[in-house]
Amino acid sequence: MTTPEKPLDKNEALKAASDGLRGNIAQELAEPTDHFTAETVNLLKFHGMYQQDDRDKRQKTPDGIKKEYSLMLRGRIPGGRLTASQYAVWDDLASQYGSGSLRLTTRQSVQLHGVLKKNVKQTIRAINKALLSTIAACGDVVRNVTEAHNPLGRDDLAQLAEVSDLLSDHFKPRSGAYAEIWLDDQLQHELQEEITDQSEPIYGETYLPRKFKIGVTLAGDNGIDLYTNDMGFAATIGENGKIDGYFVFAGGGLGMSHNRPTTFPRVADLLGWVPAEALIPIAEGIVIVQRDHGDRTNRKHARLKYLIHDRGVDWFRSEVESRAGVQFDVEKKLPEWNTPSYLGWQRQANGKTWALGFHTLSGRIIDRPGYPLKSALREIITTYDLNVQITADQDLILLGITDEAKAAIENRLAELGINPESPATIYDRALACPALPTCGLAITESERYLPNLLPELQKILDELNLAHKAPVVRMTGCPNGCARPYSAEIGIVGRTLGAYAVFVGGDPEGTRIGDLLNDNVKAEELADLFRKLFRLWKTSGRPEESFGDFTHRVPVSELQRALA
Ligand code: SRM
Ligand code: SF4
Repeated sequence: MTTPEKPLDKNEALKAASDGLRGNIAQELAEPTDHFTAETVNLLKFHGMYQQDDRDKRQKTPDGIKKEYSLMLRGRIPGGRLTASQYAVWDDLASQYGSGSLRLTTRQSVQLHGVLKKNVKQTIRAINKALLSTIAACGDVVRNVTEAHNPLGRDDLAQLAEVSDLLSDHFKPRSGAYAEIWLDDQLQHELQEEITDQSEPIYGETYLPRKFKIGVTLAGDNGIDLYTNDMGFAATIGENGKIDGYFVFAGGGLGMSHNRPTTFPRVADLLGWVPAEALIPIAEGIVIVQRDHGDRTNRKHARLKYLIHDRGVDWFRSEVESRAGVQFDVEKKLPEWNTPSYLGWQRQANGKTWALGFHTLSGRIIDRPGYPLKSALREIITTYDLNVQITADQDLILLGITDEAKAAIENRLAELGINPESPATIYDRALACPALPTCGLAITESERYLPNLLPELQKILDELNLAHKAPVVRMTGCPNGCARPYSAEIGIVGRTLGAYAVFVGGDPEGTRIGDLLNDNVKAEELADLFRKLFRLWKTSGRPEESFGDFTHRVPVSELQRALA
């Protein structure tokens, strides 16, 4: 809640004075400098980009640290759905203007790293020409909407595309700043983008107190980690096969700071069920309550999860009901969750085509010597004109593959030595955030360390005959939680240089936050810790129990004693 005595965070004045997110972006863009000023960097987030520098290349000079600046651009890609030609545009841009890699994200988007300031406008224009955008991929607004994966092309899941597009468009900033700054007149005309100078009917001039995330799924399918979103919709299907309503969730979010107990990860609360036609009124009601009551004095307390934690879910529910003019049905029973695997080859529901769930470790798509992953994916996707869906687990599902194409793709992948399968069970659902060298907030390695850790963990699982029950492992380079470590069975979170905090006890279906087991484990001691933990799990006498359920059932203090 905003207390009047406390001054507003300085970002609030920046947003208010930005003239609809314009600020000095256009002026600074025209200057022959290699980077933007700090104020402009904050506004650029609303346009879908972060200023970064390669932290491996920082140099100490007598005048301070010399940095090699560039921008990271993030797409607004609801549900991670791309056509073959749209995928090819991201791929081309990564080579032409980026650092040569595509990075699939935990919110079904794509990031390009390493784009120089002088190239950013061309890059954004090319993205928009492909009917894509970067608008509001970052910033204090509704971000990329995630949506359940649909490898089989099922009709019930397919309806979610319309829902996430609707939500994404409804909450897109209305300001003409994006078109005005990045697209020239001809492109605006081609895209039928009107520069409107409209005020923001939902956000107002100071937008939201903080980032806001939405996920959409079918009740029962939690492949997108619904509970970690600020707002989530789990659709139910009526007798006619159409969506007839939604279970509505609010108040999930994962960011925390070490040693600051007022910050914490939190899973969303179930507010209740509403009929299908109430989708937009309810979504808008939730966003507006956060807009008006979220804490604008402290960005570490500004997410919706803190508002709901502080004021209580009953207060929040009735506030939303009165704004939306809709009552939640709190009696309707939520079905059990499960997380279906999409990896590997699967026959699609039409009985004619195939989907290939292509495992990409940490979502990094790059050509390495002897392993031309980026070129191979581009070639296959464009040759067979395949639609793709990026998954919330940083993988890529290739869709609509005919029998002939399947055989040809298998041959071509074998020829190139590319393995589309996950190498072993622990890899199936493992995630890591980018961390070093691009992320300015990283304390430790993450994406670059995961390939060292996973084989060690798999070896222990194999030795103990537990590989078939491999837990969900997620790693991040700081406590912000970008690879969702706290809702995993094992969360490994950057603590100090070369050391990690270890969380255990999340459930495989992502409905629970894990507990802190050890606040400071050196990287080289992680495998040993897990060897001991996996042995305890193995000898616990409950062969059906998952690692997450085991470490949740046994109190942390007991686990700590057993490990000591
Ligand atoms: Fe994130 C900030 C990367 C998903 C919580 N996140 C960042 C930045 C932009 C660092 C920065 O602010 O300078 C990272 C850029 C690193 C780089 O070099 O690329 C970054 N976040 C990512 C991605 C790329 C991780 C990945 O491995 O895929 C994900 C991009 C998603 C997208 O396409 O939109 C990403 N970030 C998440 C998630 C997971 C999710 O949403 O499912 C979370 C936890 C859920 C949540 O929001 O609570 C997450 N990111 C954060 C936070 C902490 C927010 C908080 O409430 O405290 C920050 C820092 C901040 O906002 O101050 C952050
Ligand atoms: Fe950067 Fe931390 Fe997010 Fe990793 S979790 S990408 S280190 S902000």
